Amino acid sequence: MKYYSISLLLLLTAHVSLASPPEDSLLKLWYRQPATQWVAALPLGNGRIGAMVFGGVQQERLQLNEGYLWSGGPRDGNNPQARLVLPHVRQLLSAGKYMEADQAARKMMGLYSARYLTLGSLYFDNSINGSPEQYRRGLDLNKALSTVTFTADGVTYTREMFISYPAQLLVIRFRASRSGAITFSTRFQNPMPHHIQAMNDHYVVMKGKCPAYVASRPSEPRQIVYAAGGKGEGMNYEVHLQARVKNGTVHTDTSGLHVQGASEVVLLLSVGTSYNGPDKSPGLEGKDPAVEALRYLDAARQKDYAQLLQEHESDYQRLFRKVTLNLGKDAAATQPTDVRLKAYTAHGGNCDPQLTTLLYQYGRYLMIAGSRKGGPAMTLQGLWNNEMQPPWGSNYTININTEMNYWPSETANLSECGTPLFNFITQLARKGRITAAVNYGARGWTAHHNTDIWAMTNPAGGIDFNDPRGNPRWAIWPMGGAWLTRHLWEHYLFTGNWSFLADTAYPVMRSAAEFMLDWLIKNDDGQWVTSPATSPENNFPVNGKRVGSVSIATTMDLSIIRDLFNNTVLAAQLLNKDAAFANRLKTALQQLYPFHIGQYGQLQEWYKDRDDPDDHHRHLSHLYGLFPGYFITPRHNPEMAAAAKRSMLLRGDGGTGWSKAWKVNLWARLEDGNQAYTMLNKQLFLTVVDSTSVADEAGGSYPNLFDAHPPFQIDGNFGITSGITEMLLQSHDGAIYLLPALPAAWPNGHVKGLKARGGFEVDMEWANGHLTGAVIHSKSGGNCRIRVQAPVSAEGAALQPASGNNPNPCYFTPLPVKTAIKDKTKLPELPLAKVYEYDLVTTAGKDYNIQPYLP
Ligand code: FUC
Repeated sequence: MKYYSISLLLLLTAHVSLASPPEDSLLKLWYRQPATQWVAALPLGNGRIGAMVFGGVQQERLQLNEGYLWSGGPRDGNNPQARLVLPHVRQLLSAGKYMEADQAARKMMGLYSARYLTLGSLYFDNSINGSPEQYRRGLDLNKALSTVTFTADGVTYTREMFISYPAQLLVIRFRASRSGAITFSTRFQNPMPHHIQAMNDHYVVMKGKCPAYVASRPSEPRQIVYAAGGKGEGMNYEVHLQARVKNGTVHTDTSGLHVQGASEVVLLLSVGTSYNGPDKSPGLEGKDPAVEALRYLDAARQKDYAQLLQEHESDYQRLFRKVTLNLGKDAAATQPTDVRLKAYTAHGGNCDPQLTTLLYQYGRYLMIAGSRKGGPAMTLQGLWNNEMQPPWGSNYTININTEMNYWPSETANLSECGTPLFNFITQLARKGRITAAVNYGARGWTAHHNTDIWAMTNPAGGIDFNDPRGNPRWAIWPMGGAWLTRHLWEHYLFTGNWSFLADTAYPVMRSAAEFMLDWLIKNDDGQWVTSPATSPENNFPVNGKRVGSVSIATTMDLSIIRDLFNNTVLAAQLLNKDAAFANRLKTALQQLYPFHIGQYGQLQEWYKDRDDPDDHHRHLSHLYGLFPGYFITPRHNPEMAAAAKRSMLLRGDGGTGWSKAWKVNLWARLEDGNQAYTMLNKQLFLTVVDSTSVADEAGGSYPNLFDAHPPFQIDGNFGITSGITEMLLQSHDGAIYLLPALPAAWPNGHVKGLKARGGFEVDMEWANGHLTGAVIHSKSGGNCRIRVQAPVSAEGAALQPASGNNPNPCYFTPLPVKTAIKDKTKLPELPLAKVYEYDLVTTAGKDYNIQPYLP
């Protein structure tokens, strides 16, 4: 037996820790022309205020958002009739009368969600002599700083913009190389009624009010409704804009600010809304938006631009720098982003590996810009929306999209960015108790597939309870709340934060489980099933046509319930409480209708084996147990994993942006790095489509690397960042698995700072497709079980082979899963690499060097 020589060893470990500089100069999106489309503009944000920077020369446009700016106010969308209709729907379903059940279930719905709104745009009408040269606009991901530069008539103009989280301000600086060259007027354009007030010669305020109601469809006659006389229901808001002008003059009027002949101008923009939580009418019981906006301007009074920038950068970099990734680069990496994206598409991928790194880090950037403590959870478009009637209301769609937004928050080491989601789940749990009681006569809490800033939890219907447009295919699904609870549980697993588990996560999980106990009913065989049950937005064949919506015990329903019960039992055990309740959950788990592997060797999506092998629907709901869940793993239940693989093969490689991103994660969990990479490539092409499409060949990326559903939907960005992380590191299956799904396309690389459950941080380096070194940072101590594809040693000494269950409380083996298999011979091959597992007892605060071990 022989170890690497000490010097080579030192070199390797030194390389792992030094190879990735904290700043990667290539982490920029940049362009040689201003944005002419919204999806080419560059996003800035601090988790509450958002802006899209267009970078025009004569006319600069910043499209603005504020995360709490939604239509309407709290409404009671719960429907007492649902409870009366429910037994009838259940009877029809058990008699196999699916289409009749679909009709009856339409009476169970409530009101549609509110819409997330644009705050309009702030324009700068510049007076610039000469034509621009050397134009460049960009977004530096290392600094969360947007820059526009060009030269005209011998003068170099520079604009810098950032949105500071600590200062809660949008900060803009205009500079020119020649004194007196800056002249502009500002102008607000806002689709909502508003007016501008000049406060003094360098300070203007735009005041407006949001609609009391925005219809779910633009075709509705009562499309956008404002409270009469500007009073009453509807959010009030103010945008405050102050200028600090060096040299030159400034004055204001009711159109805006007017700057003449300055050499430097710094502008501070603050936004206040009357949002006062999900229970208070923002029009009648709201906060004073002026007070909200002024607070931040007052706090910034003594701070100059350099201080504001410095505070912003250090706040941002504390988070962003936690992870560095290097997958190699080629000459393409120095080109503008849109040029690269086009070239990538033309090559069919397999070039410009740094573009993947950029996309990866862009997802992390968008998380930091889009989700911070004090702000709301990210919508379908994160924080960025240019419309009064955005696609799907830019609401929270919780049958995949909101969850996907937060898939990478723990794994890509941005745990604290999950806080807005955790708060939101707590609000939903409170409101969802009422829905559970009113709609179903059940205890605990539930939420359906849509929600909004008012934390609605009822099934989404139409404008009133008789509006027939709500469709059971998406609306009848009381599983959204339960799915969300796994984010609370995962936060505990990744951080080991005990008080979070006890005070925040567990009560919400327990209450969601309580609802499910009441929601489950027994089928004729004495098994627990859900009824009515849907597989989000998909249909099943009825008399040969795929038209069925409501059914019994879909695999997704059972997967979510299994996951929830499993996690709640574990949490109760860890907290040493509620033993009787946990036993009820365990018993129910044993009596759940089993998972079925159907006639094609597929993981059955529907109650009976009626899955259509030609179904290429974008939702992959029945594969929840593989990802984001973890009760299907190739190492622990290979038959279910193989069946999941068959389902993946039947669904095919098509889909919308988020669907393809989900597939990256699913293939990574099947340890098939090459197929995960294929799916990644299928998402990384320049799309020109901005109308809604669910076609197989949909998806893609816009010039600003926003994910295309199409249209723009941010979930795909986060899904991709999550998927890349899953290809490099997994920790859901009892061990930390280093490089579980490395594709041939990334033979060499290194990554730093990925997060594993149990509070471990992992740095890795690999060459020719093999791990060459790793460092595990133990933040909370405890057993670290390592899984690798070739033997390793730690600190130059042999490691203890793993045995038994991992004693680390953040690792566990899921409770056993019952599966019925029709025909084992139909299962596809599931080739797996040979793996080695070791146990390393770690001390909190210590680092452990892992090296290849050569016997
Ligand atoms: C669900 C999906 C759609 C889209 C929408 C916001 O309805 O099926 O593809 O993502 O949410």
